[in-house]
Parts: sequence; structure tokens; C-alpha cells
Amino acid sequence: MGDRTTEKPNTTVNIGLVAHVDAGKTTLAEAMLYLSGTVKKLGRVDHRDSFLDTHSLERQRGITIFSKQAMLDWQDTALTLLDTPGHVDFSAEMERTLPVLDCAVLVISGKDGVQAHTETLWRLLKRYHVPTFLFITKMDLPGTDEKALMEELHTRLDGGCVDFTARAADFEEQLALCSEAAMDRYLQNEPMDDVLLTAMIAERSLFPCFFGSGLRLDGVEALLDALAKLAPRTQAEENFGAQIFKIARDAQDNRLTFLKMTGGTLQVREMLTYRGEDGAEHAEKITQLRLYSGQKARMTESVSAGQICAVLGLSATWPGQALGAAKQTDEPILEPVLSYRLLLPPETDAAVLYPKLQLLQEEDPQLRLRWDSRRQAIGVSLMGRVQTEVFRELVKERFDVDVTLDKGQILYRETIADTVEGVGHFEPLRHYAEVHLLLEPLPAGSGLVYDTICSEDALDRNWQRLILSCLADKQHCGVLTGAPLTDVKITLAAGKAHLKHTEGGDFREASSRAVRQGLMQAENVLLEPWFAFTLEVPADQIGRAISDVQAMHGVFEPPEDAGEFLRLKGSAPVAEINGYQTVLLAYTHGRGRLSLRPDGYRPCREQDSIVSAAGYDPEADTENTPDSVFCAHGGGFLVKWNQVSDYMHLESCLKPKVPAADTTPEHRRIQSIDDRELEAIMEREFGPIRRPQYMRPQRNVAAPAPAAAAPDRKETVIVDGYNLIYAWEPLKQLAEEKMDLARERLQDILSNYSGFTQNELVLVFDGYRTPGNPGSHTQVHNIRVVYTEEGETGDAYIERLVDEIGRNYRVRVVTSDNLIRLSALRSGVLRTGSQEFAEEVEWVLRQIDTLLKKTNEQAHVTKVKDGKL
Ligand SMILES: Nc1nc2c(ncn2[C@@H]2O[C@H](COP(=O)(O)OP(=O)(O)OP(=O)(O)O)[C@@H](O)[C@H]2O)c(=O)[nH]1
Ligand SMILES: [Mg+2]
Repeated sequence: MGDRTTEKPNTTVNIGLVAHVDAGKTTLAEAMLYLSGTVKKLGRVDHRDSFLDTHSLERQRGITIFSKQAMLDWQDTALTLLDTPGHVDFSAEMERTLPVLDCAVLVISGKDGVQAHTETLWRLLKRYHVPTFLFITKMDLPGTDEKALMEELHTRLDGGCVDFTARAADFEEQLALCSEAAMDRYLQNEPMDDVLLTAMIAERSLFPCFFGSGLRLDGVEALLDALAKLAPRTQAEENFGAQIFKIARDAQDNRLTFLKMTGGTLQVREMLTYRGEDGAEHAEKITQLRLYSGQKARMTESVSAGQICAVLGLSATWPGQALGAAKQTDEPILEPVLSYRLLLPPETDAAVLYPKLQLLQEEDPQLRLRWDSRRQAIGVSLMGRVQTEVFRELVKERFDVDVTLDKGQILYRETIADTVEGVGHFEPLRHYAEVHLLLEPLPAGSGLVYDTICSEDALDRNWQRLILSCLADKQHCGVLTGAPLTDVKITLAAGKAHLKHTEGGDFREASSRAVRQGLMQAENVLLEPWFAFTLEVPADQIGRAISDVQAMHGVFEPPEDAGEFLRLKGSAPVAEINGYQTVLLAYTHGRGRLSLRPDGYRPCREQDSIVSAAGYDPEADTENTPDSVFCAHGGGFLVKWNQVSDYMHLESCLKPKVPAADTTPEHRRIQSIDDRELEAIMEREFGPIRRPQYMRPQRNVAAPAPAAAAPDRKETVIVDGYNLIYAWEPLKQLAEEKMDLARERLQDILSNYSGFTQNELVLVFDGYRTPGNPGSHTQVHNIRVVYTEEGETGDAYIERLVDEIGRNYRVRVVTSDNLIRLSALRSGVLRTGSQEFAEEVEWVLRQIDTLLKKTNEQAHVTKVKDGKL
């Protein structure tokens, strides 16, 4: 039982409650508040009287939409709870709280176990390094199994999840397995004290798990005890620093800036100087500091490191902003992928409504409101159906306008597939700057990364800093459709300033032009958003579901059993699967279920048609021009981007790569990997190489070479197994009956193919989502067959292999998956679509047939001759 002392608690911990929708977060918060004596009566989400779901829209819908806080004391610790929304549509709101947490409680419903969204959350908690406790709630419901749940946590989340409720006989042993320090203690028979456990939790090697029920107040005290005792605290810095995570307004329309103090103190009436959202310096007086708990707020005169509060008096702050010494946090990665146009009632003027809506955008920057001056229309980005509805209701509530939305458009992005050098020069009279940038493709999901390799002798450090900050400040867009640029590394390679004439703005101009000039030369790739889906349909409708997903150009795994339903998991382009809900409900008579979550961006199939429909002309985009300005005879003149290299003052930095004798060892490894090394890599991956003699083709049979062949080198063909099966009609049919047979048949066919063409062949099957699958690498006849282990996608495996051997060997990747094709393209290896390859193999099989027939005939002729002799 908690000790409800009235003395002032001496430490504060900020704890976020995160989970998928309806897992029981708000109910758990209610239980914690009740048990700590903070609320006298236990409220309930279902009775619309919970302490934290206070907004009318939340009460109506029974879900949390806005993150909120509550304060309670437990033993000698002050806990600030941050309850977050679990619905995917409000993920950005949840993600914004992660950087200010000392630790999180990941709530899992014992009834549903780990959901797809739970895994997304797990990845986010890792990204933001948030120490995490787990509370498995709803254990009061029948059919919940503690042991099975523990196993699921181990396989799907992390081996460091340890059950603190049951405290099994091997509890200490389980802890020992989580970290080296714990293992040392264990082996030396020393006790594992709280200090050690807290350190392990802080470094995310231990995740304490508690079972119970928020609704029945079961197991909640044990969780509170553990949080008070073991949760890592904020390491207070001496200098003032604060992280802003939320902007909101109170009932009197006061603007509230929610922040967490990371260091120093903040006082009422203090002046705060900061750079605002508008880019300008602001010096504003803090008029109030409020400590919120539910709807109630308590005023305070000052706050110090570790505390979360709402500040009044600041007008230009934004969520994610760092003040003082605090570290800037990254942009949320969960972002809307659809953009809508607002349709307004005739009496409403869009130009009048737009500035008002910007108040909503302050609170949720991911709305990305846009003003389309040509059409006098407003655009807004939203995650999905529920957020769309909530947005309409909010606009009604706040501004009394009934808006509707059009059917929405996909938000594309752009990237590049090759490395280029971009040059920008800006030299109107009495100005001067030249910038050379290297633009390189990065793996999907990396975003934009900036770096410099420019020597400080050539360009002063301050100029370099300025260029990098100009680059980071600007919203770069692609040259195909003007969509945001992503997954590119931009490196400052060289630059030149003039002793007298260079001003800061010149480098801003030159660097922006350099990016655009580089993009104009690059191989540009349009990226479209994908959704990961889980589709559940009655067993007799799985055929329809599969063929629909194929028609959407989606990818999926073999269906799984889910009671009387079959479950299909996979991913598909948003453009195709958005709206599928309606189709599904129609053909399953309301029984089918579909859940979607963002699954990153991939190269777009319809690049050409979308680019031409967008009608974007990068050379006419004056705010993002690729052209440069040079100076001659005392006047500036414009030089088109494709002629800049004739005028530029510095040499090109992107030299053709020549294999030199004196390169670094790393370089040499890449340049000179030989047959033996390749064999070694292959042996490491697949074990000893055994190639049965009988599979070897006769030397005098010329192998066909559908792809241009270098005569001196064998080709290694890497085949994406499932992709080929689904692209090849007879195999596809077989797969629908029995996947095992289809895989075996494919192995046989490919070993014939490989035997005939003498190509090395690696057949890769994706085992990413098969729980507990350890993966396998085997030699089947003359080919190598890989099942990737759980957690490694086929794509990732192929990418890795291509990376290792692709530079020096003739490697060809067979897949229709654009993502792998893109990475193949980036490593400069050949790639063939699955369909195309199927045709090639069919051709080879026919050759083998003919050859066999001929050999038989010849044997026959010889025999006859022999007979005659
Ligand atoms: N049987 C049982 N039901 C629970 C328990 N905890 C929550 N519930 C019910 O589950 C539903 C969702 O609970 P909430 O607390 O609103 O869940 P949440 O995680 O806050 O949901 P969002 O904020 O919308 O993501 C409600 O109907 C609760 O009554 C529990 O321990 N046992
Ligand atoms: Mg909730």
C-alpha cells in the first residue's frame, strides 16, 4: 500500500501513458489518481466522467484525442502523468510528448496482446530513448493468459521484458540476462539493488512488466510503487533549458505553451528571449506559470528542472521547439499522407477563415495548412477518417463554420537515385558566394541529412556553419512535382567567399541554387506513401481479398488463421488501399475488418503519369531556381543551371572514381574483392559449397544471356522468392492451394535454370513476420535458399547482400518490389522485374528441353550406327 504522506515530495517524474487505441490508458490513469487519493471518486471513460478525457469530443467518442496531464504524489515522489491518444490518427499528438518523458508506461490490453500499432510505438520509444515500463491491463477479462503474453512481449518487443508481478523463481536470472552489469552481480552472488535496476531501465536494457486491471484497480499499486522507486529522473542541467511539446488554449482563449524544464529555473514576470516560429526574435514576459492536473490548474511562481508546466505570455512558440540549452527534437515521424481541400459554405470567405484556422495549426503543426491563392482555397493534411471528422467538429466548435472536405489527395515525396554535385553561384554586383554540394541517396526513412567535408582553410568555419544552417532551415522540394525532398544526404564539398563582398544572404542564395542545380542533374524518384494493413475476412472470402490486394499492387504474407476468419497482413500504396474499407464491408456483408497504419514511402509505380499530371516546371519555380547569377563587366547575369559548370569558379568536387593503389584499406576491400573473398562471403552465408556434378551443363552449350553479359565473369542472380511466385501464373495458382509446393517447385525450376546458365543463384524468402522463425541458409541442389529470420525483411537481406557483393560482381536482382529495385539501382547492379525473369526462365527451360531431345536423338543415332557396325 502506498504511503500517502502529506510532506512535500522531493522528486518529480514525468510519465507518459502510451498504447494503441482503447487499450486502457485513461482508465489506468484514473486508477492511479484514485489510489493516490488525488481524486475521491473513481470516474469512468464509459460513464463520460473520467478525470482526463475532458473535451466534449472525447466524451462523445469515448477516446482520447488530446494529450493531457495529471499530477499525483506516491510515497515521496511527485508523478506527472501524461495521458496520450492511442488512435493512429492522433499519433503525432502522442509522438510530440515522447521527448519530454522521463519514462513511459506502455499499456497493453491483455485481451488483444501486442498489436501492429504497439510495435510502431515500441520503435518510437526506442527512437526517443524513453525508458519503458509495461502494464498489461484488462487481465480481469476471461481468456487472458499471462504466460503467453509474456512470450509475445519477448518475441515481438524485446527480450528485456521481465515480469515483476509474478517474481518467478528465476527472477534474478532473468534480470542477469538483460545486461552485463547485472550478470556480473549475479555471478558474484551480489544483490541487484534498485540503483542497478534504475540504471538498466534508463539504458533500456530492462523493461519491467506488470499485470493487472486498471478498471478493477488490480496491480496498479505495484506499478506505482515501482515507478516511485525505479523510474529514472531528469538529469537537471544548470543552465536554463526547456522543451516545448504542446500549444493549447484555455477556456478564456489564453495561449498556453506546455514545456518541460530541462535545466535552470523559470519565474513569473521573467523576460524570455527566443526565436519564434516566424523566424523573428521575440522578447516576451512570462505572465503566469500553471501546473495542470486534469481540468484544474494551480499557479506557481517558479518552476525548475524536471517539471512540466504551462506558460502564459508567449506568442510565437511551437511544439518541438527547444529553449535555452535544451536539445532540439526531431520532427515527428508519424505524418499525415493525405491532403484535403476545404469546401466551405457559400457565406464563408476562405481568406477570412484561413488566419483563424492557423490557431489550430499552432496546436497541431502536422495539419500543414496551405493557402492556394490561385483557387482561393485552403488545404489541410490529415491522417485518416477519425481525424477528419474531429477536425470538422473542432472548426465548428471554435469558429462556428460547417466545413466539408474533398476526397483527398496523396502527399508525395521525392528523392534521388544517384550521387550528383550541385553548384550554386550568386554574384550580383558587390555580392559573392559559390557553393558546391554533394547530393547522395540515403535509405528509405532517413530524411534529409547535412554534413560538410569542406576544409576550413578553403572556407571559414563561420561561413560553413551559415551554409549548413541555411540548408537545414529551408524546405527543400523535388524537381519532379515540387513535393518535399527526403532521404538525401547533402554534403558541403566546397565553397568560396569574397573578402569584401560576401554577405550572409549570398550563401543562402548560392546554397539553395546548388541543391536545385544538383537535383536537375540527378535521377529523380517520386515516392508515394504506403499503409501497412491487417485484413480479416471470413475464410471463404480470402481469395477475393488476395486478388484485391494484388490488384492494388500490394505485398502480403501467407494468410494466418484467426478463428473463423483468415488474417492477411501486408502493405499497399495509400492511393490504392485508401477507401478499401467500403469495398470490404460490401463483399463481406459487414464482417470484414481492416486496420491501416503508415508504413513509410516507396517509389511510385505511376511516376511518369503523376509527374506529367502535376505539370510542375522546376525552371519556372522562381522561389526554388536552379540557375545561378555570375558577374561580368560590372553587372550580374543569369546562367542556366545546365551551363553553370562552364562558369563556376571552383573545380568540380565529384571526380570520377579511379581505383588507385594508395587508397585506404576499406577502399581496397571494395575495389579488389576477389573470387576467394566472394566464395568466403557465400560460405559464411550459406555454409560449404557443394555443387553436384550432374547439374553442371556441358561446356559446349552456349548459355543464353538475356541480360548483357560480361564474358569473363559469372553472374549472381538474387531472386525475391515470394515476389516471383506471385508474378508467375502457374506458381501463383499453386501458391493459393499450397505455398510449400509452390516454393519447392520454384527451387527446382531455378536450380535447372542455374545449372544451364551457370549463374550463381540465391533465392530469398521473407520470414520477417513469422514469429520465432530463426531463419535459414541452405544449399538446395546447386542454388542457395535463404529464409530471412524474424525481424529481417527479405528486402533488407537482399540490400545487404547486394551491398556486399554488388560492387564487384555482376549481380542481378529479380523483383518487382520497387524498393529493392531502387536500392539495386543505387548500388549500380542490374535488376529485372519478376515477370520478365519468369519469361527468361521459361525460355531457358525450353532450351533445356530441346537440348535433351537432341542429346537423346544423337544417342539414338550413335546407337544405330553402332548397331550397323
Ligand atoms: N474489463 C476491463 N475493461 C477495461 C479495463 N481498462 C479499460 N477498460 C475498458 O476499455 C475501454 C477503453 O478504455 P480507455 O481507458 O478509454 O482506453 P484508452 O487507452 O485511454 O483509449 P484511447 O485514449 O482512446 O486510446 C473502456 O471501455 C474501458 O472501460 C480493464 O482493466 N478491464
Ligand atoms: Mg484514453
